Amino acid sequence: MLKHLAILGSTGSIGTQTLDIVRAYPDRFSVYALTANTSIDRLIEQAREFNPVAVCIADETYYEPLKEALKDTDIKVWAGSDSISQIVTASDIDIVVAAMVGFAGLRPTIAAIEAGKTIALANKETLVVAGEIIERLAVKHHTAILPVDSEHSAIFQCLTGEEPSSIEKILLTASGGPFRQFTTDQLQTVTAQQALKHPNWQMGNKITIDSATMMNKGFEVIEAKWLFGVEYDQIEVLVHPQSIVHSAVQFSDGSVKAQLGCPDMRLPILYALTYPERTESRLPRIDWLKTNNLTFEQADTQRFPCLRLAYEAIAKGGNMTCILNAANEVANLKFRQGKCCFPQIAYIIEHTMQQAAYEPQPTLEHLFLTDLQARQIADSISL
Ligand code: MN3
Repeated sequence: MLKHLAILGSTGSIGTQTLDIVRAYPDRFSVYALTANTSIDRLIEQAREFNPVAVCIADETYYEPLKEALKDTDIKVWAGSDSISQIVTASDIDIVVAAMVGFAGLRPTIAAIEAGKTIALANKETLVVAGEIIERLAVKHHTAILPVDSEHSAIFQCLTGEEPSSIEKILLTASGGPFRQFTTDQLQTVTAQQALKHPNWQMGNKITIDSATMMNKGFEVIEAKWLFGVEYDQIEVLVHPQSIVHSAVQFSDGSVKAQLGCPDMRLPILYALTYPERTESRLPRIDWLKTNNLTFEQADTQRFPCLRLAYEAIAKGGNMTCILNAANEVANLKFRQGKCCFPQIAYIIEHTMQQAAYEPQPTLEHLFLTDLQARQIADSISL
């Protein structure tokens, strides 16, 4: 049966790798909609190759050029972020791949859940900001949220056939990022350029910096709590520089199940898109005889305080993870623009968490306000 996909954030790293899968399985998937933020040239190229029913560019200033470039096709052209939330509700769509970056992913993901679409979730910020609300909505609308991130896909695969009550601990693995072995002194002077050389994974710029600070891992702890219904203190981060063990679950009898594979995002994407089936693929295989040195170490929250801040935010609950995310988006961008140094990323986030108004039981509207307020605070913290 052909599955119709809406790919939100199709020009980004997960989006283009999702299209690699679509290209490899033309009899299984067809593209209904593609959306991008500002990358118009790539979006045009993708639209011409995959011939979707609709395309949407979030930045409305690109509407005319996009329409002009596709005028000889019958592809419907839309613009603006509200349009993305509208497109995902189209009745022909089976799966919405939520792969856009940042808080902007929240509204369209909610629209897709309310329309009863299966969600292949790659946008982390959705569950970080509004995990409790999203999980409640997913139950209400009988929507499956399938993880695309490699760690959560691994945990999801380990939990197949298991009772949730038998989970003792989730072992969330982390590569440790490009600065794993840097001293506190060395971390003072690292640049965005250095951070963007990730050892194992090719990713977008924002998430690569999050990976260097380990905020990415903190976000994944928060996501795992909501996706798998465990307490945050049941989730342990294990630094595993080889990125072969993608995560593991320890059960109440002491048994541990892990999922392993080559570091290639197309594998978890394929699993989410074809779940509950396993599909033949030609993706790279582990060479076991060259894989003889898998190591594990404790995560260092002294050098990487963002991980500690994420645990503090989820322990506090309410809108605190929304504050964490907003401050991180601001600090991450400042670092990429050379406006703050690496340790100041955590400094900005910690001070924003102290200053922003705390709300224990936020509604969605609260969260949108919190996001705005926390961004303003983060932006105004003097360095
Ligand atoms: Mn990950």
